[in-house]
Amino acid sequence: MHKVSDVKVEQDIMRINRKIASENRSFFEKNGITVFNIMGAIGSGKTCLIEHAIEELKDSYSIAVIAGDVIAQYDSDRFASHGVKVLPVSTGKECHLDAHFVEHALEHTDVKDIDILFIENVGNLICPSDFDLGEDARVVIVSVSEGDDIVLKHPVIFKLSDLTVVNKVDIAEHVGASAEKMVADAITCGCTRAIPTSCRKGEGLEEWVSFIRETLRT
Ligand SMILES: Nc1nc2c(ncn2[C@@H]2O[C@H](COP(=O)(O)OP(=O)(O)OP(=O)(O)O)[C@@H](O)[C@H]2O)c(=O)[nH]1
Ligand SMILES: [Mg+2]
Repeated sequence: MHKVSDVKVEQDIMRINRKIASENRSFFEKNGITVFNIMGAIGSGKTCLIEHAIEELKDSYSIAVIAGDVIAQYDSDRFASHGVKVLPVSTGKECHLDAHFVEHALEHTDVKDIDILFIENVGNLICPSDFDLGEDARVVIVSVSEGDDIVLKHPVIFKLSDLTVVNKVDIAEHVGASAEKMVADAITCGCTRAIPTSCRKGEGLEEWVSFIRETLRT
């Protein structure tokens, strides 16, 4: 059972997060940076989809990535291999990024030339959605291997996202999941756009990159 003092601490945390997120948003606007908060299930393909977007966009735009994970080194190395600026954020015991992590990651970074910032959040479908980071768009990624009832079991994160990506459709048959159902469920939950993809086989990736292009400030 929650004590009154616990509730107060939680309210304070959320209030402070909103304030820093709003400062982050002003900072991004001022510097012309479009920011994507990439949330989603653990192992669903977040890094893979960001890597694909980097390859498609890096000749036209300057890209940076905040790689948030319990131990950030592994995904950071993958992003760095694409020649983009990478800011690793190891969250330790925290299951999500918050606005302060993002502010801190950018503190000593020259952001002058950055057009696009991808923030890979920690893999889970619960707490990341509570924390505004100052992003322009929220994306939630799930894969068919989580089971095709995963969307309806976590409606909030889908409701609060601008795009749902249902990844790994290449193995849907093998795991007995319906990607079509997952896409439809995301819309039912209140997400305005949902697409099926296979990052491995290249399916649906044009629409993924189109979403990014449509969201850009310029
Ligand atoms: N079959 C299949 N495998 C995929 C696909 N996309 C990613 N994978 C594989 O799924 C695994 C996890 O992919 P990542 O991109 O690391 O997933 P992630 O969401 O970043 O994982 P975490 O950061 O650990 O939460 C890797 O082995 C990928 O090769 C896909 O479309 N189909
Ligand atoms: Mg990853």
